[in-house]
Amino acid sequence: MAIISVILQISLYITVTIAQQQSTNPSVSWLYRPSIVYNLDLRHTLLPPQQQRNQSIAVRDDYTYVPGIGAYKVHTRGVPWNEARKTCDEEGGHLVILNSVTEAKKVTELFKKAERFTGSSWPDWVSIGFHDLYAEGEHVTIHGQTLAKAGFSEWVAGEPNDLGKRENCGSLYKNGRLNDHECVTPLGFICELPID
Ligand SMILES: [Ca+2]
Ligand SMILES: [Ca+2]
Repeated sequence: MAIISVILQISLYITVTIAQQQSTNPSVSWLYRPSIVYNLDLRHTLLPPQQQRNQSIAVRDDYTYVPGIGAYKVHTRGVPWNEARKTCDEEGGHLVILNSVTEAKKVTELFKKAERFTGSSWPDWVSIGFHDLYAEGEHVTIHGQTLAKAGFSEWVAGEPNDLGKRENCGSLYKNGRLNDHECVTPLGFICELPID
């Protein structure tokens, strides 16, 4: 019986020693973190679709990045609003949507710096991402929000005037305010790439 008792005590000692090592040895404790590592790896795929798409956009040297706000490109070749819209889409972005006074100021600064507008009927104006093509007088962004909800709705004095009952596309004047213009009028335009 004495021998059995000694064997049991040795077994107990070994068990306790292994348990202590598992709780204090970092290399052993890693074995108990696989679920955490797994979740970190999944973090990207758990983001909303819009943010996943943004992560795949590489930095482009033809766009100006404004940290925390967006990335912008002023196109100086005048084209009708719908052609401008499609060009921005082909670049992975959209006609710029102004979501704040700050963004409107930054975009206007970039507009003013741009030179040599060609083929534009009015170089002091550029097409941006809003219209009232769905319902006259209901100006919405190309993503469907009212301008007030989007965050910027400061118009040039006397605008929108729907001149000739034909002005249904959105533009930005060099003073940083909005206008409605005829969609077929060739204007320069500004594209935006959303950034995180
Ligand atoms: Ca209109
Ligand atoms: Ca107008």
